[in-house]
Amino acid sequence: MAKEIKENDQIIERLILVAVESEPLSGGMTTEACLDELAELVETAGAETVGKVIQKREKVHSGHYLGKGKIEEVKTMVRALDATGVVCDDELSPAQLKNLEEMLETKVMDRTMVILDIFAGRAISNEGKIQVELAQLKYRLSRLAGFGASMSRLGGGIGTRGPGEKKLEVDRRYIKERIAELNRDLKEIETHRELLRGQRRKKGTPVVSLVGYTNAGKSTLLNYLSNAGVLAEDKLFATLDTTTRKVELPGGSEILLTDTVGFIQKLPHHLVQAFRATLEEMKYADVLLHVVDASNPQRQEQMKVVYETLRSLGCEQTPVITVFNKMDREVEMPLPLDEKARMQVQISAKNGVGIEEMLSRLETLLKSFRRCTTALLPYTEGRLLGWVHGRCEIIREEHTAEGILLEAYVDEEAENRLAPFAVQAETH
Ligand SMILES: Nc1nc2c(ncn2[C@@H]2O[C@H](COP(=O)(O)OP(=O)(O)OP(=O)(O)O)[C@@H](O)[C@H]2O)c(=O)[nH]1
Ligand SMILES: [Mg+2]
Repeated sequence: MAKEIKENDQIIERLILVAVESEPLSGGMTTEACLDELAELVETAGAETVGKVIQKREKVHSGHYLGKGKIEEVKTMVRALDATGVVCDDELSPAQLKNLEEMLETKVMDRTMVILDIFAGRAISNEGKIQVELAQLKYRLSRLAGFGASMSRLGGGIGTRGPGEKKLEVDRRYIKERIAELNRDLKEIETHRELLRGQRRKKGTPVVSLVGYTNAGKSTLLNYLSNAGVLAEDKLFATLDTTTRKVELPGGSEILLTDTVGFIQKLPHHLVQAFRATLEEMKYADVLLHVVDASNPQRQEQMKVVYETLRSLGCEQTPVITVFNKMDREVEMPLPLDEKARMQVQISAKNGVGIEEMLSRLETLLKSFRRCTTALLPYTEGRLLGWVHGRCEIIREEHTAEGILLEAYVDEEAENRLAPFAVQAETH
């Protein structure tokens, strides 16, 4: 096309980021690291960071987040730097948001709005879009109280994307109706997903999930292993949808490898709720590959956030292999010892170093979970034989005078059904 398409008519937002640092730090990331991460989020959302302010305070001001003096300072900064808005690192209450906007005389956002905005811009699948809209509407509904009748936030940019176009006409009832509708759609998708899960289970192929902090390299690893063509880029939350690919392990067995949304500290509550179905996929994994960006100075804090998120999803029992990725970069040694993991490996998803070994060790671990059974099935048990074929991996099958001698990897149900015919395995 000859016509030049302007990327966007909107002016790029110039934002000042603010955070409150209260002592003692809660053991996680430093406030500076949090603000750096917020700056990355802002950039991913298409805006620019023009200033950062940290206020040391015993706790966040319940009425207007920052103290009065600091607000004056930020207000002066807004004018001096020609900023178009302010972003707070914590989720603000409706009252805090309203008061701050009035006192600063500029648009105020919080971390949640930025993350929701990124998600809105990135959701591709039907399910992803529904989940994001649901999270945004619930967030908006919870804020409606503070704004009375008017919910409009004029101008473009962060906080206005996604279903936001309709926001001017939006009222509480509409939001509630829409939420109910979206919930119904999601239910339908979940039923379908459950069906697929059942089919997968039947085949007995182990499911391995990639988990990890956003930008750790999960999609890059999946692409390396399967040419999946999943979007991998140096942006936070590059992936929102779940992709599953079949991957062959060095010994010839197969797994289903799943890549999904990454974690981040202070992941908005509404988003976790909306994405619960996607995230819960991890619950059905036999093993989690926890991908860590070993070159990131905050790697240990990021690992902690991942474990906390896994716990909140009820996945703390699933065996974990910790995969220290990006080892081709400059990496501070020694690597942290991850006591929760079954093993830890070092790889580079970019150049492939260490991946073969990671797969062999994964294969060994998966094999150790499976039990092997030998059974002698009479020729009259044709139906059971067919069922075992559909469900289990057969290692040996011999037609003998007494029946079919079968050696197979079994799960609990298969083991139970084969129990009446079990025989001692011959030792070769
Ligand atoms: N140097 C180097 N860069 C890597 C490696 N693995 C991934 N990257 C880069 O890290 C960035 C993030 O990679 P992704 O694969 O998108 O990360 P992700 O974990 O899927 O991120 P989200 O989808 O946002 O959760 C990309 O720019 C990759 O090229 C690696 O082994 N070495
Ligand atoms: Mg990804």
